[in-house]
Amino acid sequence: MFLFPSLLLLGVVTASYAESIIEGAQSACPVIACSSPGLNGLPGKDGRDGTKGEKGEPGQGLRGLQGPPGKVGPAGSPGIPGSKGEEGPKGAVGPKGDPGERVESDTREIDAKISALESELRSLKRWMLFFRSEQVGKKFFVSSGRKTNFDEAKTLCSLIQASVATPRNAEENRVLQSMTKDITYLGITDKRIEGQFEDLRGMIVHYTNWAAGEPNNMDFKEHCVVLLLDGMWNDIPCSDTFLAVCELSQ
Ligand SMILES: [Ca+2]
Ligand SMILES: [Ca+2]
Repeated sequence: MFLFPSLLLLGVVTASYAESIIEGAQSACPVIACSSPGLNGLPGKDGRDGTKGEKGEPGQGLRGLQGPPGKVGPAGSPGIPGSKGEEGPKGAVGPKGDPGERVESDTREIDAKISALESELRSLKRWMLFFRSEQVGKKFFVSSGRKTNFDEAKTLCSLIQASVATPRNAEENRVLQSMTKDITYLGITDKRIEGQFEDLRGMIVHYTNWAAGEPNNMDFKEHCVVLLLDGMWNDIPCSDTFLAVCELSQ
């Protein structure tokens, strides 16, 4: 009997307290906020494209291969000619050109060369006539083997700018004698003054090698001189024929 009134009182108090809490709550917060949360809905549609951004920096990856060349573009219209440039530097010397036409000066030069060659050839042919030669000191005796009178001997030697052999000492006389096998004309005469023997330059000769009894100027006609086979000298007529030997000095 005693417990029942206590429980009844507790029930009344609890009910009163609950009602006061509900009323406080209804006056302090909205109805939705205070309700339980709902489930997430489906994603919405894509939005519109945004504005184009600025060009970014070049990437750092490997550079791709160069593509094939493009098609040739249309020809452009001719431009306006530019002004003439400055003269360039002088070029290198080119190869030798073809020979030009002969001018008069060249002709004269060639003719002169031909003339010189012909003269040299004539000299060589003359030299070939003198197949025998001997050297003594700075002098050469050369022989053609031809026999002539005295004037012809002088002419023959002049062809090679030489003179008729004229020994100036015993050595030269010996060499000349050794190379000749015939009586030989010497370049000595007394044509100008009888008895005064001179060389072909008009100089009195100091070396002589007269044979015994010579010069005798036989018949007053002997004005030239020959070298005998024994190396001795004799005066003879200049018209007689003997071996012509010439001499050349270095
Ligand atoms: Ca004489
Ligand atoms: Ca004589």
